Amino acid sequence: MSKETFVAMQRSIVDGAPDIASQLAGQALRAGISPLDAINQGYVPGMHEVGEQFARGQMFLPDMMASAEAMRAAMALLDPELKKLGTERPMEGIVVLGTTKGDIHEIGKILVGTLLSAHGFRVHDLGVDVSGEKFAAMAHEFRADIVGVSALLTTTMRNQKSVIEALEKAGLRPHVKVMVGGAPVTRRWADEIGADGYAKDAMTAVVLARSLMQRKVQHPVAEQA
Ligand code: B1M
Repeated sequence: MSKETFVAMQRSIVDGAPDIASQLAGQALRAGISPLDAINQGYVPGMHEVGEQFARGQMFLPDMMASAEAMRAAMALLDPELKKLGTERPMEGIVVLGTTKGDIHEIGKILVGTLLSAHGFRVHDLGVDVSGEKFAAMAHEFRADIVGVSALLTTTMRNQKSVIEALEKAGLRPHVKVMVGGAPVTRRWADEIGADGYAKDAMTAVVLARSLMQRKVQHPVAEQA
């Protein structure tokens, strides 16, 4: 398996071809390609290309939906393989994850959840279009250590702040770390809204989640204050 395979994976996303995307994912796994390499070097660049074509007006909403379908088809095979990695690890922490209210983008968020699971976190994925109140209620119910909030639209980023406000209102903020991410999100935005951290991609989200857990453990008294 080679660079051509990754290029074919990218193509399958741009073409919105779920059958081909799935077939290539199966081939990659059989050939011993790491599922993460297939995602990061094959399918995700395809999604970026789709975004660029959409922004240039060379692609329309139905095309973008077909591309998302192709990505889902590939993930259906790759996701379980990634998750398997997490089953033999000690539990690192509990994460409540979702996409903000008004936003239905889920592919990146699912990837973040998968990698967190693969690295030992117990992840409760609330799905998309999740209100701040729902994040807070679920953080309470699952005794979350971390709340992870994804946003892909500049118009829904501000709802990440609403999640923090809802956690504050529910009295949970001192006990829960908040991490944010998504294509338009920046570290500066994270600081501005009072999040505890920002991750630019799924692997960085794992590193960040671990460091947030350490901060929780090392400063338990400060956390409760
Ligand atoms: Co939409 N869309 N979309 N879309 N879409 C974008 C985001 C856009 C940038 C495309 C463009 O114009 N170039 C643009 C947003 C512009 C803006 O706000 N600045 C856009 C638009 C405009 C829209 C609609 C408004 C279009 C319309 O209706 N006219 C509409 C909005 C619907 C809504 O949410 N209310 C819409 C709809 C859709 C589809 C439904 C068709 C589909 C989503 C399907 C689905 O998810 N089930 C879709 C898609 C596929 C995209 C693009 C092409 C790809 C997104 C994606 O899956 N990327 C996207 C263009 C782009 O992002 N380049 C685009 C792959 C994924 C692996 O990356 O999601 O960035 P990403 O996740 C990364 C990191 O961001 C990070 O880690 C992930 C993995 O590395 N990350 C986190 C994400 N969440 C994190 C959370 C963390 C940490 C890291 O901690 C908690």
